[in-house]
Amino acid sequence: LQMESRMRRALELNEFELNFQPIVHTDSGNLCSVEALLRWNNPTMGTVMPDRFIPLAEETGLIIPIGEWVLEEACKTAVSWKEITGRDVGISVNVSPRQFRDPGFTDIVMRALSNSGLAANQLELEITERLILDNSIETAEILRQLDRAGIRLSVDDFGTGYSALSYLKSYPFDTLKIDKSFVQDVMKEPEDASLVRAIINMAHSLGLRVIAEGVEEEAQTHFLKQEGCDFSQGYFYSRPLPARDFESWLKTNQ
Ligand code: G
Ligand code: G
Ligand code: MN
Ligand code: NA
Repeated sequence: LQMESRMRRALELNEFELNFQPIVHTDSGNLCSVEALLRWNNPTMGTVMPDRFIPLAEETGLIIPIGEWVLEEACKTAVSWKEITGRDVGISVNVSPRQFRDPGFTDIVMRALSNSGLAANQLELEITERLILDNSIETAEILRQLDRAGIRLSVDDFGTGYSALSYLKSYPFDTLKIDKSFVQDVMKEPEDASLVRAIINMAHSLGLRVIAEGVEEEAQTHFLKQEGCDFSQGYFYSRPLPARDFESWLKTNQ
């Protein structure tokens, strides 16, 4: 209860912060886009990670205003990078089920784009399998609306849900993000290597691009290159960084 009342005030007290983690082209290691990851800096609790507060934010519905703040902040920040890199840098934002099902969701997304001036195709929304598998007409319709607006859509944590693969055929996704639990052991577990290889091949034959998450070691990058994985993300390239540190990263790593 205490956490809930603290969370209710966190937005006005400006306690939320985004961290940024690069997503790179596997072949070159060059920057492709950036994932925004939410942090909550509370004076009494310290830095609270999303796994500890997103579930409560979902339960209470606070995820809707918090998620709106995330979208606004992520889009604005992505636009600000153009001065550093001289080109557009895409941003990926995580969307939770309750937020996605809010009737105002598409309007909130469109407003974040127009307020920031970010082009729709520079925004990617990461959606988990858990949400997609509800199989509702509403989910399908919202995904189509976002797709028609030019926004990119990715399946986050791919492989950890129930994986009713049929949704890949009927929904307008652009990207699969292979969950880090598979990527982490590709050099140790032949089964994980086989799964990653199979996911890459399946995704490509469906016209989807693939991001490997949780890349921590150089050997994994060689494996992923060899298997034709389009993009990579993980501590090997960079941890999620606060805005200022990420700007420094950008200046030396674009
Ligand atoms: O860095 P990491 O601990 O940030 O993220 C943990 C989990 O929290 C991930 O599953 C991620 O998708 C989720 N997450 C991070 N930021 C956000 C956010 O802004 N909104 C939502 N809904 N989930 C987020
Ligand atoms: O949204 P998603 O569930 O994909 O969230 C990504 C999570 O993975 C975040 O908590 C982020 O901090 C974390 N992460 C990013 N790169 C790595 C990595 O290389 N190793 C591990 N263990 N976690 C990572
Ligand atoms: Mn994600
Ligand atoms: Na993930």
